[in-house]
Amino acid sequence: MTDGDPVDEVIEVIAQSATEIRRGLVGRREDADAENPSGETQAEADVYADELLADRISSIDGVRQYGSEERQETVDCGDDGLSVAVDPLDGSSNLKSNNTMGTVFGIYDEPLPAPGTALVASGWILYGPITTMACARDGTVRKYELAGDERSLVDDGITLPDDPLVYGFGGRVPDWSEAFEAFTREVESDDSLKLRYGGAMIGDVNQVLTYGGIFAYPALEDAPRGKLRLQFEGNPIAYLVEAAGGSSSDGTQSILEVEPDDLHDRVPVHVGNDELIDRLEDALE
Ligand code: AHM
Ligand code: MG
Repeated sequence: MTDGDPVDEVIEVIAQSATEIRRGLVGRREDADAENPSGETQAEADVYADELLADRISSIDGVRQYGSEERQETVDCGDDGLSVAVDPLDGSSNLKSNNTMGTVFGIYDEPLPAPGTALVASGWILYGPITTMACARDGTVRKYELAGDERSLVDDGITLPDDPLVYGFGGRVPDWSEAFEAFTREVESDDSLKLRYGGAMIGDVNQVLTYGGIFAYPALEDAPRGKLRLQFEGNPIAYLVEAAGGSSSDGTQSILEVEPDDLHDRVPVHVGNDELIDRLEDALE
């Protein structure tokens, strides 16, 4: 039941769509012969998930805009109210090898592009061995298991474990800055931490939420804003990790403080336990 609250309704619609998105992956693993606005080749499943979510979300009362990593412009949904930004299939290059992927969403109370401070809720679906949803709202993070139309709460009030265990950093090592590489060597030499990297941000960040640690897709030599997109990826995961008691950083400040210029802006992403993000910011100074 959503009691007519549009934020709850958006979350419910995304949860219900996840089963269909997952089912729709079969037979849609090939490239779609098109590029998204970031210049990346789309998979057929990217297009399918985007169209399904655009259709469902834009018909919710109280939604003003739908924006997606997979489309250039936002969709005007005809109402005042919320703006919903999604990465319909995060990590879709994992389709080929049949590895983990996700769906990411941010619900903003301002028109897109909006800063992370305008988020009222965010979350992700993880298509792992089972389908789960992590959702942050009003400072609380909850985890659900999804099966068909059923959403079962399995964890309420999730916080990052105090003792971090995992780290995973994206991008090619030769493309990292010297400062980021030096930070990585320090992390690698800490024998309480181990490497976990799967090439889908949601899979990797979900491990950080579960075990504690740090995930990063940093600035690269030829891409000073990194790879991940602020509206659809950086802000939603930063909001959730911060609600779980962790920190986020673009290298100098919380990702939620970054002012967007464009819907498809990129941002260097670092999220995890406070202590590791503090050390990272010191290292990048
Ligand atoms: P996508 O949303 O188009 O799939 O791209 C984002 C993904 C992230 O999930 C992941 O962290 C990163 O791209 C991996 O990039 P790369 O393949 O360059 O290592
Ligand atoms: Mg993505």
